Amino acid sequence: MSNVGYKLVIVGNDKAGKTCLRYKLVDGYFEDRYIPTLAIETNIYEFDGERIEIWDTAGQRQFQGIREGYYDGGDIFIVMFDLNDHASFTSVDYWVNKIRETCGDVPIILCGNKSEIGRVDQEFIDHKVEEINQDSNYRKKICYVPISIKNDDNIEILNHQILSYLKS
Ligand SMILES: Nc1nc2c(ncn2[C@@H]2O[C@H](COP(=O)(O)OP(=O)(O)OP(=O)(O)O)[C@@H](O)[C@H]2O)c(=O)[nH]1
Ligand SMILES: [Mg+2]
Repeated sequence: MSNVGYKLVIVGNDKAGKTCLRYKLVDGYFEDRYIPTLAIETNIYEFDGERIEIWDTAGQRQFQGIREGYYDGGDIFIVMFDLNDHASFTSVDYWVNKIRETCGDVPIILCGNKSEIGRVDQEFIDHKVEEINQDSNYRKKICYVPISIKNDDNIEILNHQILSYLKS
């Protein structure tokens, strides 16, 4: 196991599923209840011998201004939205901009959650990824991973994507 470890920061609108992803990665279970995160919660998990510290930030608007303080030193970010909530998809630009304002050119994974009930059109998502990646000020390109934490879909793929960014 590496001693150094990495910092993974999860951002996105409230109720997107950030805390559920943390529970899934750390303990492997799905939490059905919604308990809003207040500012920040952290946990460490291991994947493929790497130690990854998850910083699970609060999505609710009232934490704006506080949560950006937790981005500092982030090695990788997940911008999560709810595939069943178009407003959370519309907010993706906001989250990407906040990360880049704070941390510059860092790896970002766009993650659409609740794919088992998801409705945001794939074409919109592809277009958004392309648009973000056209910004030539940033060398690191974002990628998209749809997941369902509830059904355990693509969690393994997400983990591999995280590692591949961290090691590149
Ligand atoms: N159907 C479905 N529900 C999910 C899934 N993932 C999370 N949820 C539900 O979505 C709700 C919100 O999840 P949280 O993880 O608490 O949301 P959050 O993004 O941490 O919200 P904040 O802490 O307020 O920013 C909970 O009721 C979860 O059970 C999923 O894959 N499918
Ligand atoms: Mg939360």
